[in-house]
Amino acid sequence: SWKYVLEEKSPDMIHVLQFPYNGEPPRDRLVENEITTNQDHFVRNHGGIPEVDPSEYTLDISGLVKNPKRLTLADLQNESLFPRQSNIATLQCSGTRRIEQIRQYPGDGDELINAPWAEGAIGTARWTGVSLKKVIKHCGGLKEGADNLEFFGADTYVKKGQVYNYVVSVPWRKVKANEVLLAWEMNGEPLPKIHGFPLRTVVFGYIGARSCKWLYEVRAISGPSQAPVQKKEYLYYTPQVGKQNAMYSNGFSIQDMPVSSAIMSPVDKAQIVHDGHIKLRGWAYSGGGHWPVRVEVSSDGGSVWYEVPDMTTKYFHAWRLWEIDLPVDAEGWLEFCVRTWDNALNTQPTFVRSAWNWDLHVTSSCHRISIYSMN
Ligand code: MTE
Ligand code: MO
Repeated sequence: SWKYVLEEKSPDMIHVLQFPYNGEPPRDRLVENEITTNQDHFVRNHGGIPEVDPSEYTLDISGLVKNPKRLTLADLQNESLFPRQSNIATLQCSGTRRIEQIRQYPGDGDELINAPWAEGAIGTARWTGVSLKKVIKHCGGLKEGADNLEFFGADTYVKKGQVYNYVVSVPWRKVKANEVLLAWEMNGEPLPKIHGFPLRTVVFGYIGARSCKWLYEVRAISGPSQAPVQKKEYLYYTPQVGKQNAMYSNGFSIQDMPVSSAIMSPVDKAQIVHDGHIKLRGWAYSGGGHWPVRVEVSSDGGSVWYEVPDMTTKYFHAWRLWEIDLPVDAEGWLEFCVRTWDNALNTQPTFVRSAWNWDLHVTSSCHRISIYSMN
């Protein structure tokens, strides 16, 4: 069954970890299309890949809801019960570009348990399913005191000798905004096994971790989930925090993905013969309901910036692919970089070290590569 699952992915996926399987696509292919193919979409797993029989599948809506219910896939897909919702949305792992933090201070971060992602732990798909808000309404709404929804994934993972289910939560306000989808389709196809078949949550604008795969229960609770993935992982620490003094209570629980971007072509260390212009391509994305309004690139490490043209379209909940012919006069090794501004005028930290954090999350600093220019 292991091999079968890998057959769902492109053969040239870069395996960031072998087990649990974690992979990202080759970088130039990722920015070819606004919609990432299912075969190329990055995969992030904490543990194994459960096999779920769709005919026996049920979803429990439990906890602090007025009328707890057990729903089948047929119930969820019954359009007289729930209107179907379809959204193009970007999914990004908070570990994207972690390799840059590891390189900055090798051995100082928690890299033993964290996969060394490059720029490809991001992808965009058309997700189809029902809004979780509608399903909660169908169950009579929330009881007094409920303000979070906890998601249970059928996969298990082992940490320090203990076996856990994958469990995370999101606040009710996120659900209420119709930004949490229970999705059974990815780009018009049934969800691939490796992406959570038969049902997953897709939480727009949040870190990928909240988009729970192989979902079998949604529980209404008071306060965020106490499960280890929610409470002890995906925390953002100050630069002073390390292995010796990390306390979960000191970490900030990461939800919204901040604005970030990457140059995907050319590749780092490329040597390019050109006639005064070099073509750059990449992605830009901002979570939390924001969208990129300005992408700027530089060939001198960030002294002089050039703006990517035609940035007027609003890409809501989705990334924006960009390209530019950057004027380049200088010869020799140059530092190319990109930074993006979103519609709230947030932009990216200048250097990796500006935002280093020991759990190595959210490497959103200005992305820098070295290019050898031959004019
Ligand atoms: N859901 C379950 N059940 N188990 C997991 O390991 N990984 C999460 C999230 N949902 C995970 C999960 C993380 S950290 C990310 S970034 C996304 O799934 C990745 O989704 P993908 O593998 O479909 O790209
Ligand atoms: Mo993730």
